Amino acid sequence: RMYKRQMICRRDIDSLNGPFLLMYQSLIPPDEEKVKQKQLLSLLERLVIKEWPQARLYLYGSCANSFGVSKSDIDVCLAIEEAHMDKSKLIMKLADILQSDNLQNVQALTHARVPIVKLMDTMTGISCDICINNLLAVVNTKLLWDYSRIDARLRQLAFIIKHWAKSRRVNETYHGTLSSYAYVLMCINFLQQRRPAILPCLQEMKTTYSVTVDDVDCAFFDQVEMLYDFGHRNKETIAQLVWGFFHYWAYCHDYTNAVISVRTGSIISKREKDWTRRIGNDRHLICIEDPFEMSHDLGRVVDKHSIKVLREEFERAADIMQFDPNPCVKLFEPY
Ligand code: 3AT
Ligand code: MG
Repeated sequence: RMYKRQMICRRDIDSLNGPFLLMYQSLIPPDEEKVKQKQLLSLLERLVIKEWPQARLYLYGSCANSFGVSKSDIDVCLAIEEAHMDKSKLIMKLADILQSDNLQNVQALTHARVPIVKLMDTMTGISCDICINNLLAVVNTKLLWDYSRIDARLRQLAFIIKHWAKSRRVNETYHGTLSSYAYVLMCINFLQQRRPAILPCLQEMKTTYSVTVDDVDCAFFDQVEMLYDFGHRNKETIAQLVWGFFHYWAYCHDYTNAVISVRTGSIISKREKDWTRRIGNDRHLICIEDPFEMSHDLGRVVDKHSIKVLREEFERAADIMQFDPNPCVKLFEPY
């Protein structure tokens, strides 16, 4: 009965695999970019450690979770125990420490939601944001990285979805649409839901990695080398998955009741999270649970207006994947 109601994927869908894979490959950053990022990180480390020998720097976000496209800025987290200093003071001090001939436009943004130091490296041209003690982001970066190593189709799907979201301007949290991090979680959960599953749920498996950060216990299975053939029984191709992803978000997702949960590898109900009504600015119009901060809905930036924009874009994409003769062009047409 389900099949009758659901649209069936077009017959020639697999002719789109070649173009999608080419697009994916063109988005991957070249190795020399990774080398430059490492160089910048060592320069920052040298400057920071002179002043704070105990401090550590971590890369996080798309430069470390494997979902970064070419020419992305890099995100760095400074881990430091300076309990007596408040964050804006630390940020100003950090900006001071980083004044160096090799770094340009070093700015302390103390009033941002997450206070950061922004700068550009003159040698490599790479821009960088440095935040302080945001270790949950470092841990969720590792979770995403570990998922990306299990099945190549995750990275392919996420690159294509992120590229679509940027082209269509639905990757702008300040305009009420979703972050890159949210899109990657949607991709992971989508692949956890395929039958047979393409990805497992690492947080429901035996714990091989665990840390406690800001009173949040983060535990999961991280020996993913043992899972390299996990998804092999599922033969879906990248074109089928892109079609399926948009079809799901356009026509199948239950926006009224459902929450996407990578933590449990399933779809859970708003009722069990008490996300059924608006509290303050959290409207819960599209719900994506953070894998570690369980009370955190990554869809909370979405409002009455932007939910419409988002759903219309999902429908547009699903219809293009279904009917358009040249989806690889039409899908990414600038908004
Ligand atoms: P881009 O390629 O830069 O678009 P990204 O993966 O770097 O993608 P963001 O810049 O949105 O993603 O975020 C940087 C990292 O910060 C990703 C994730 O580790 C963390 N992060 C972002 N948003 C949240 C959030 N709302 N809750 C927890 N962690 C987050
Ligand atoms: Mg980023």
